[in-house]
Amino acid sequence: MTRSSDRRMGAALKGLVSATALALVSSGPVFADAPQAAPVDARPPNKKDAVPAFEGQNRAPLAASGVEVRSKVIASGLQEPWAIARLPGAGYLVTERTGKLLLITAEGARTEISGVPDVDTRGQGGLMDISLAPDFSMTREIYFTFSEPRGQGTNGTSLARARLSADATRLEGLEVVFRQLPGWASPLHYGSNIEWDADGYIYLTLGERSLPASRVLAQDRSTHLGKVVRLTRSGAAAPGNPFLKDPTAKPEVWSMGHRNVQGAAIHPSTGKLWTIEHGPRGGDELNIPKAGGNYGWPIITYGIDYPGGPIGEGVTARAGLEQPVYYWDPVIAPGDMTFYRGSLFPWRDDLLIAGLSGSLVRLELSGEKVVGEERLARDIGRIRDVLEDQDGSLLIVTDEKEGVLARLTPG
Ligand SMILES: [Ca+2]
Ligand SMILES: [Ca+2]
Repeated sequence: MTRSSDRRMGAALKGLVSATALALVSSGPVFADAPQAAPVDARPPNKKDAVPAFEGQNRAPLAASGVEVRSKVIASGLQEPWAIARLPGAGYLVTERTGKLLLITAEGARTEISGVPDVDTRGQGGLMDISLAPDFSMTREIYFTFSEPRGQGTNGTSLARARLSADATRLEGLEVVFRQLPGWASPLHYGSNIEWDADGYIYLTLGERSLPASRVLAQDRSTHLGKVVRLTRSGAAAPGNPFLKDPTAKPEVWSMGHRNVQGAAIHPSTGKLWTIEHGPRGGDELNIPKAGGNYGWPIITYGIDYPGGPIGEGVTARAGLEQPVYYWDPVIAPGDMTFYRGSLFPWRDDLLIAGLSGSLVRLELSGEKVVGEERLARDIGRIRDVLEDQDGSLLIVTDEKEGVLARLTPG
């Protein structure tokens, strides 16, 4: 989605919701032992014929935690901030989609860090995720993603690393370590989450570039489109990847059949990768991608196409294709997410998701099932990233032309 189509779609959705409300269409199947509590979002789904694959796969009951969330702006006037990383003892690194990397102190003083490469800022592209290497305190290495111009109007998501200078004012030794292939002439669906596993390998999430001809390549493992890849820190295929011996596959591929995965987190107990991806109209998905798993896009989805028709054959399940752990319709438009580990909020081990549709989404989990959902911080804007600070407070950025870095605490 482009940002303007995002807004147009919002208006279209409002019309759809009121029309459907008049028709009193009930939503989803009724399970005999379905939870009695009302779901957090009672609006009708866009995909009216969708049947969840198992109980609790969508519309979890509202889990009201009774916590009032207070937000305090640390820095305002940011240009479409995308991601936050904590820089121990110094503040926060914040990327702006428009191409700047900033160091912002807890008091809000900001410095621009020089040495960021050129980024293609058309549509959804630009400077995106940022992450410190696990050994940053020794190496000062940071990793970041950006939409890299690839010539003749094409571009693609690339992963770069650099050392942050001792005075934190510039990037040194910049090196692009991985390029999503093929490049595409599209301004959309870059994916772009960097996540480190316990062995020091990198999971990088990559979008399918949205256009009809690129979308189908999410099912083609000889490309990096619509994939999660797993890399060494030099950008090579990581040992243990599922397709290392398959000559028809890119060796970096970990899982496939994804649409636009902008968020991911490592589960604190199991060490497994969890991802969250944008669906079309309906069909945002939470997945736990396993090695070699095919997550179905664009063959199966719980969403519909933006103009209103089905995606492909309009089916939500097929043998050999993995089901999401949970899905949303209507969507939350997920940015990044984190498992909460602190004690300032009473949400330990809950999953907190940045919602571009204007809320912080909290999921209560039982193992790998979602058992409750809450929408918080609904007055802040399009939340793009959420990060837990050392004291258990939360840091968020809002993806707006005049976005903010803000701290959330219990009221
Ligand atoms: Ca993440
Ligand atoms: Ca899927």
